[in-house]
Amino acid sequence: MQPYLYLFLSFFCSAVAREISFPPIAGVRSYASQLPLQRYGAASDEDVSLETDPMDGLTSFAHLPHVACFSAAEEVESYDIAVIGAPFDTGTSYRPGARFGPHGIRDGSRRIRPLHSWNMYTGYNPFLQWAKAVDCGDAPLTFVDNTVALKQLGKAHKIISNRLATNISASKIPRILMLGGDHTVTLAALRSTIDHWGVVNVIHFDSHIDTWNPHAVGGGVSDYAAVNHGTFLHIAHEEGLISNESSIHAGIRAPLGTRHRDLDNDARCGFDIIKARDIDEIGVKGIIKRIKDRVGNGNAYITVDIDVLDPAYAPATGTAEPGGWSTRELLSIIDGLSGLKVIGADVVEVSPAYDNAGETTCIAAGEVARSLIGLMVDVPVSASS
Ligand SMILES: *[C@@H]1O[C@H](CO)[C@@H](O)[C@H](O)[C@H]1NC(C)=O
Ligand SMILES: *[C@@H]1O[C@H](CO)[C@@H](O)[C@H](O)[C@H]1NC(C)=O
Ligand SMILES: [Mn+2]
Repeated sequence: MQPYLYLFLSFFCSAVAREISFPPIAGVRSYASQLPLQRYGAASDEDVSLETDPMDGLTSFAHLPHVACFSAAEEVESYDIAVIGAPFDTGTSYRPGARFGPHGIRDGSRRIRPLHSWNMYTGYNPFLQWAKAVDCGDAPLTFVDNTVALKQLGKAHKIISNRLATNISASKIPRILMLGGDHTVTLAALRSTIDHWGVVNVIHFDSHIDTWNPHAVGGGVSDYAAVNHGTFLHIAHEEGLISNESSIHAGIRAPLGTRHRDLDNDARCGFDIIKARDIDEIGVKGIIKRIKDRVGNGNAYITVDIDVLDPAYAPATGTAEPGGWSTRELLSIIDGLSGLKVIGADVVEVSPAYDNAGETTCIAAGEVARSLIGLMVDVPVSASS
């Protein structure tokens, strides 16, 4: 890097660091003390610094500080937004591997640095608003019993959201951004959000509707098998966790069984459908408008199955469907949802074993997660408001 650029960056970052007095981003070190290296010469120890670089440290999401949020300890460092991993993939119908999704997304997020996250489309840095974000690590989930694993995950969610947030004048309840895991994990999240936020409007980005009849998907072999990544939204509806009138799917394109069986049931579960090819007719703006019109002012939970992207942009997923959106389109749509009250979110179905050497899927998923944090801080909302 040219010395003058280095100087400029150091100056710029120290200026930002001075302006922001709260919240502290613990563990994220500022660049303020960096000095330009002596030109051509070996630098002395005082001149070099061990500040944040994309490759350093232990890998948390976006280098956020790790907090043991769901430890048994009564008091842990407070936070407003908690990232949590859900290493679970025994609810999948096709290729497994999403249990390594949290690990993959964190790896894909290594170039995300909170102090360098000013978004040129939204005009703000999601990490330097009112909320303090941390990474809680992964929930310990058993790999031998799905229903027990979902209970473990639900318990972790509840412990995390029951702690008092940092900036209580914005919101007393911390919000959770979950990294999946196959899509079944969203059920555990919704079983927890209802406690603090009531019935939520689900904005579901996916190529599949995921409201399939629990006793049809997988052949209805047992009640145990009925809980899986193609049925969790049906179950969430039956359990009264989600709005039956203002939820919406976006990016749908996977073939259905029959129109009657699948679409009628889907509408009964409360969903409107934006199909993948609708973007060719109404564009990104039209998609944003349809989602906003549907969801309105209510509390929204956004769940992003990475297979909403075309397999060209996200090959590393369990049930890829050709003909999806590009990464740019998806990011434009998500950033365009500013103004909605987003109280929780997840990115799921990232299955790193199928990624390419360029980590295309994991990098995209990390970026989607950063945009979701942007929506969470865009509108502070109090619980049960
Ligand atoms: C807390 O959040 C509110 C927004 O609701 C913001 O105006 C305020 O600056 C935040 N407090 C701190 C100390 O950042
Ligand atoms: C949603 O649920 C309420 C209460 O159970 C019911 O009155 C209403 O008809 C339902 N709406 C739809 C679209 O099914
Ligand atoms: Mn899907």
